[in-house]
Amino acid sequence: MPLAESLLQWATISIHGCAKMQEPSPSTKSIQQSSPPDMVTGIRYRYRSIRTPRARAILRIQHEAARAIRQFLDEAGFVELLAPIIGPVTDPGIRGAAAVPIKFNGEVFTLMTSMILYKQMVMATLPRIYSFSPCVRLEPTASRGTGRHLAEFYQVDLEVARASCEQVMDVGDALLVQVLQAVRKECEPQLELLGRTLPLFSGSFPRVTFAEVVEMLRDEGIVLDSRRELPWKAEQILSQRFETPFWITEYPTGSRGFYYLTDPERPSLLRSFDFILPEGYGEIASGGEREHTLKGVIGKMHRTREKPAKYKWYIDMLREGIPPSAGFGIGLERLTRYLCGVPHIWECSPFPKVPGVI
Ligand code: ASN
Repeated sequence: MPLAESLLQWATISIHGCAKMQEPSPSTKSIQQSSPPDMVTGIRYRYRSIRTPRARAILRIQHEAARAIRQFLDEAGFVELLAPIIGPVTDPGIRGAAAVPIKFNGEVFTLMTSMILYKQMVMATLPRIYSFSPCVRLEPTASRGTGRHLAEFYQVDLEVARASCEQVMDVGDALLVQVLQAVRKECEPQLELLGRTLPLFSGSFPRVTFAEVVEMLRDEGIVLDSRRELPWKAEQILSQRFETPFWITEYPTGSRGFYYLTDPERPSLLRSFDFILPEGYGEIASGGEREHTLKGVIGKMHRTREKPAKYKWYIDMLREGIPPSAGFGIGLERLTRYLCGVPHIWECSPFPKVPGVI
């Protein structure tokens, strides 16, 4: 059997001999654009799929994005904090996914679904923080095909004491612009290999209210319950419609976790937002101003059927008082997927766990 036919996909070969130097002819291109591997095989044989130039390019771009994020936030006076991995409680506002309980010191602890409650804790000591925080969410297996869901992922989580939604959205605008510039500049060969042309943006991105979004979708024949989160299908349609990233602001009260502040002037609205990427890539970040008073949190917990007794340390902390704050968390693998222009997010994690893929 000829050698080439006996090779497995992603095999490594070593060639021994003496190389003769030759000028490359202008018609030979040194790299060829790669096409996405099959997800199930790529995950099952990750130790092979990770060796490809394509995987290497994606991981290199991810590194550059992480480096640019750190540089931006450090220069803006943020302090990087080591994120918690387990805790007695975690974020309950995770849209139908389940948290993973673990036993610790005879108690039931949980893996972090997001570090939001812990970011609030730190506000009294460091007023501008960020973390590359690991999150584990057991998403329903139906999310396997969305291209956007991993069961284990990282968020770039940031929080600013006494800030407003508008101020942290300004941070998000400038951060994304800087990441795009850095990746375009430093990762040209990788982008070429992936066949990705990254747009160049400057300034700030549009901010539309949830009510305006409901109207836009109604024009497309999609009728939404204006008191609930956006279903991801609707979000995808919006994402395909916009040519730049954009923010959705003013989510309805009752649609999200108890830690978002109700607008003091308009009690039917939350001071909460999402950041949505164009081209159908969908949401990369959610955040907002925080409910930080004991009364406000207890009221919302009752409405969302959370038991205050479960959140003992958090309730004790609120009783003693914390500063108001605002912040958000960017999904790092989702950002990588957009930067690389790849169809499914599994390729953006070195060790991917996709709901429904064994
Ligand atoms: N990290 C988000 C925030 O800061 C919360 C989340 O991911 N659910 O609001």
